[in-house]
This record gives sequence, structure tokens and C-alpha cells, in this order.
Amino acid sequence: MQTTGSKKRALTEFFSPASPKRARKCPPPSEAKALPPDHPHDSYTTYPIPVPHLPAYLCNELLEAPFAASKRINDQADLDILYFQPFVPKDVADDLFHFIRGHLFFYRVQYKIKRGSIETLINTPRYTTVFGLDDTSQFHTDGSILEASTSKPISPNKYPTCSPRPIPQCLDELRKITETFTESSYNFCLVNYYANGEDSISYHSDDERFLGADPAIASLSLGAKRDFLMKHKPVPPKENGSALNSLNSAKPLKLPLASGDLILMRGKTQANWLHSIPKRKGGESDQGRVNITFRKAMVKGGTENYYQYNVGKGAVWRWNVVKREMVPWQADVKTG
Ligand SMILES: O=C(O)CCC(=O)C(=O)O
Repeated sequence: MQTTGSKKRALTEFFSPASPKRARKCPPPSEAKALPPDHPHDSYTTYPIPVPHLPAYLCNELLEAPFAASKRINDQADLDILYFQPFVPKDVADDLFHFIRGHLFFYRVQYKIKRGSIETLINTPRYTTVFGLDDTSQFHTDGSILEASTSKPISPNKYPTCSPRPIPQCLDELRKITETFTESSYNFCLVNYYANGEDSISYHSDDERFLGADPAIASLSLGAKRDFLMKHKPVPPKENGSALNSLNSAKPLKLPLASGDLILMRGKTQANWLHSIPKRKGGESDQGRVNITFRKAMVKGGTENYYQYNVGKGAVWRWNVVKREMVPWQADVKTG
């Protein structure tokens, strides 16, 4: 592991033992109900419900990020990770967790895959939602979509399978600060909510062609601590010569991602490594976890892919503060 410096603070400050707990500037909005009725929000025709802005004190806390300098993990073949442990301090991360779980809308996506003649229905084992647009388009301030090259409205059938929606302010504040400290730019924000240790994401890599070569993907964890596992992709037998022994000896990695931690996967990582959040029992796994990834899709296929697999066609789910669980949104409206 190597350590890289922060742009904002002296390294000695980051490595002082146990940093003192900072005095809170105001009490935490432990649940969604804390916001006053005139609180500003984002509202677009493509949102099922408006999304409130982050409270000012949380925006101010974000200006203090990163809370720790990043460590660079690049001591194995094809691996290049920056690990901010944490990026935002735990008390701020926990408030962000409650805010995002309490105010975003989520989906439980189902889709079919076909292997040979056999079709299988996949139930995504977590709640997901997504915001953003690939680089060929841009949002007008009213949420309508313009061609990036001409600033004219897109053809109505440019995105036949989805209704892209702008990144709400509460996630955009996080996107901007993440861009600064990861030195990359992002036009998509994908959000996962793992309700408990039964929710998971299986081994995969984010190496779709629509992300371009060597994509940088930043991933912020909020809420329960969960293990993030990584392993090198299998090396095809024909390449499996002695010169490639270092690939076969690549060791799996386990990063115990805690509330406020941020990792950046970059360089050859996505092309060569797989990552997962496995199901877990015990620890904090019975509590919820929010994961936010920022990515940059280059072409329109990326937009359609992200909305298909993170929104789909099913019900909208929202956090219910009384039941303390996600409920289908229509039922939420009826039962208050
Ligand atoms: O929840 C996480 O930390 C990982 C999420 C992930 O791998 C993904 O969204 O592709």
C-alpha cells in the first residue's frame, strides 16, 4: 500500500492518533421527518416524488472532506485502488445515510437472462436507483434532455427504454466533492440499499464498453459495515504461461467498508478484477447500508443499461419511518 497526500490538509493531521470527535453544528436529522415543509427540493416529471436538498449543515460538513488521506492499494497485478478510510467522518456519514435512505425512491429490479434455451428470472438482491445521463446528452435545467453537441432537444426516441432523470442536489453535492478528490469526472450516480445481510451483489466487474477503457469508479459506503471482496479474474489457459504467474498468485482482497469510507477503482482494475458484497450474518449486517457509486458513461447504451438494471419496470419503494422498512410507494401514500 502507498499513501497519497490530500490536497487540503497536512498529512501529519491525518495520521495523528484518534482524532477528537468534532462538536456537531446542529442535531442530526435521524429520520426523514425532521425537514420543515418549506425545505427546498428537486422535482422533475421523471421523479415519482420530489427529493429534498441536503440540509445546509451537511453541505458544510462535506466541505471538510476528505477526513483521511487516501491509501493507494496497487501491490498486485492490475490492481489500482484509492481507499479513503474514511472520506467523511462517521457521524456525518450516518446522517447522510439516514437522509438518503429516507428521501430517495428505490426499485427492486427483476430481469430475465437466457442461457441457451433456458430463461431465468433474476431478482436483484438489493434495492437500487439511478440518476444521470451519458456524455452524448445533457439535462436542461427543467430536466428535459438536450444533445450535448448541439444543445438542441434530443430526438424523442433517443432513449426508447428509459426516462433519464437528473442527479438530485443531495447526490450531486457528493458527486462534486468526490470528483475533486478522485481527480475524475462522473455523469452517473447509482445507489444500492442493502436492507440487511441477506442483500448482496455477486462477483462482477464494471467494465462495460460504454464506460470506455480503464474506467474510474468511485464508491461511497454509508451505514452498516459490510465486507467488499475482490479477486483477480481467471486467466485464460492459453495466456497461462510462466510470464503470467503473478496473475495466478494474485491474492483475494477483503476491505471491511465502514460508514463514510470511499474507494476509487481505476486503471486496469475493472478489466482484471471482480468485486462483490456477499451475504453476511452477524456484525452490523442486520442494519441497512447505502452504497453510492459515481461513474462516467460515454455513450447512450450506458444510459439505457443503467436504467434497465437499476430502475426497471416495477414498483417504487420508499423508506417508511414508522415501519422502519422499505414499502411500495403507493401503499406508503395510503397508509401515511
Ligand atoms: O455496494 C458496494 O459496495 C458495491 C456495489 C457495486 O459493486 C456496484 O454497484 O456495482
